[in-house]
Amino acid sequence: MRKGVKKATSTTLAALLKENRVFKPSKEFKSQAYIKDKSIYRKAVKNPQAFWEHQAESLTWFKKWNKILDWKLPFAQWFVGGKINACYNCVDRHINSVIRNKAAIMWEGEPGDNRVLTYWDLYREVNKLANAIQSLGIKKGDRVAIYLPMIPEAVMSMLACARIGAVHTVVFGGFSAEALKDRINDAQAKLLITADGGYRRGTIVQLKQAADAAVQNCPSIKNVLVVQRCKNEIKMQQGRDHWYHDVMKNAQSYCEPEKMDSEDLLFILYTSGTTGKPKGIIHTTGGYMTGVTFTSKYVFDLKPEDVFWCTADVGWVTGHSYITYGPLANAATVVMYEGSPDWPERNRFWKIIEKHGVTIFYTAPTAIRAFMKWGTQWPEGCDLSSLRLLGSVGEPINPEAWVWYYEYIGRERCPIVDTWWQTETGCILISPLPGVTILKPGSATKPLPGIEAKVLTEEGKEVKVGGGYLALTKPWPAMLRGIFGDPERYRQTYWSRWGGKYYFTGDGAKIDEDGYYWLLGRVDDIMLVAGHNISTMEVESALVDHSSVAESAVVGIKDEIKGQAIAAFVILKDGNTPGQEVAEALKQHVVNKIGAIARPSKIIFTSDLPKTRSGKIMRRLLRDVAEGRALGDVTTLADTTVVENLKRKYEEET
Ligand code: 6R9
Repeated sequence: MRKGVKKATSTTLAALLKENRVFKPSKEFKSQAYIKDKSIYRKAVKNPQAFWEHQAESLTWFKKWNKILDWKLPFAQWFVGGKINACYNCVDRHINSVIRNKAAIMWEGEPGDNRVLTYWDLYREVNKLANAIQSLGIKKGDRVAIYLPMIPEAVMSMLACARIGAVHTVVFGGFSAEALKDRINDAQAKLLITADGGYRRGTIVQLKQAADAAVQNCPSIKNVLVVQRCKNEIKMQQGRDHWYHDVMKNAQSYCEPEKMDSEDLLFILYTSGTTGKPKGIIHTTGGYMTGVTFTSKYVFDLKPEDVFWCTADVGWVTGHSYITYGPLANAATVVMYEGSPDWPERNRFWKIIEKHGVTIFYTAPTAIRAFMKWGTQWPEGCDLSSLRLLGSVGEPINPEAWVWYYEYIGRERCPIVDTWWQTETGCILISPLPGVTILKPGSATKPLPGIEAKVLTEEGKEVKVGGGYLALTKPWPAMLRGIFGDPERYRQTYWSRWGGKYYFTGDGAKIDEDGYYWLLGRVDDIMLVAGHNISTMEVESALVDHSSVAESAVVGIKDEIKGQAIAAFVILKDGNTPGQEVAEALKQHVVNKIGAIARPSKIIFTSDLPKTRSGKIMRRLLRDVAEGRALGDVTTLADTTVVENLKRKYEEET
């Protein structure tokens, strides 16, 4: 046990899982880090507004604000009266120095094609595109839908919108025509930017075809701009559809960036959460840019010489904040990859790291668990020595996956930042600062400087050590400003607990004696077994800790005696065969790790789990399967056949 960290107590998840390893920043890392001591936390606590004001000053403003924060709960305005442009901050301000010739985006297509755009290239392209979009009738405040594969044009489209003050709404390219239609109609977008197709696992995703089907039922769309990516055959509708390369040919090379109010809308991003109708989360300009610029620099210790790779799709908030706005505002070099991690082989990510000399790698636990399942031979065959920092986002990372990531990807050299945040929070809120924070595998550690979080009981009492609901108790610059067109739903969803005083994250969390936060997933996923609260995440972690398990998803099912019993869906690692014997061993393993109370009553072996397109397990659907109900809304699933097969199999077996 290292100095300064008390041994985890029985109240922590770590102890429940017998996970009490801690990892201190190495001397080498610390000596070069931006933040080497904890004084930044003290400064921020002393005067949070002054702290955020100082962070805002790292951006370029056309006019300074006259008030830092105007807080009329639950509506916040940050840097009131300030004038700023997000595109200007990501591009223009870098082109009067040597950065002009630095790579902004190093892009790799799935088939193996490459493009490198310097900051100057990006500047030129974005200016032209902004003019092109304007020539299609788009003005400040208009909404533009972006439905593209992971190609540089996706980032350029976002920036071009921001440049002229148009509000973008990026729709993940894996979404169906139906999902695209709903989002366009909710946002009342006038322009859609799409592509003929995109590559995924060696085949062409027919984006234009889906876009055509969607737009048929979107009366607000006047024009469709089409990037030629795959040269697959598509239909172009005269008068409505325009080739991207055609409009760019005639576009002027400079477009004056719009002087946006700090509180003018930057984007709408739809989040389904795990239930219900998608919500259009709205983010404004000054506060959002402050949050993402600050966190990109300090959470990732992002230096000018780094090569930063966030593997998320730009269709998710992670792609917005940590591919586009945060890194580019910091003049970073980002890697962008179009395709799948297992194409043409299961080492594609490691090959990309090797090829581009990636120094910072940011991915999701669902990906890490897939890598574990595929085996260590894939990363072992590649030179990963350029890496110096790893990140995780999207779900709680189970300690087993954390340690695997640390050993096999970071080669025991790289700190891991487990970053907790949401579409709604805009930027990372709970995370280590890699030069100072002692890491505990499975914990996102502590709120960042300037952020105040608490674990509360149902009644709003603060939990000092133990479990409860994660709440955010002070406004922060990058927070959502509402739900597009529905202020009442905003209040209801996030501000109706605890007398409307605090922001309700929807996540359960435990806090340990060192003040470390252990995220437990969505509160809807917490089970009540014979009067005990058990999070699905705890049981999943215990299962994945078993050497034969690659991934698992746990749900509570109705039980006459216990209220709820535990059903575990389990994917075994390659080379293991499902059967009664393994099932018994797994049940016993959970008992050993957590206790008899958490013993799963059912183990269901499967080869796949129903996930959202951003990789989050949809336990709601697994509950439907396990309780024999008709499946609920499946429109946000990555692959609907997975859950249908599972349901069939489940019904055959039980
Ligand atoms: C950024 C993003 C938000 C939800 C969030 C929580 C889960 C994200 C996490 C994490 C534990 C982490 N989540 N990061 N849970 N540890 N490091 O994922 O946004 O798609 O809106 O999802 O994801 O449950 O509430 P979004």
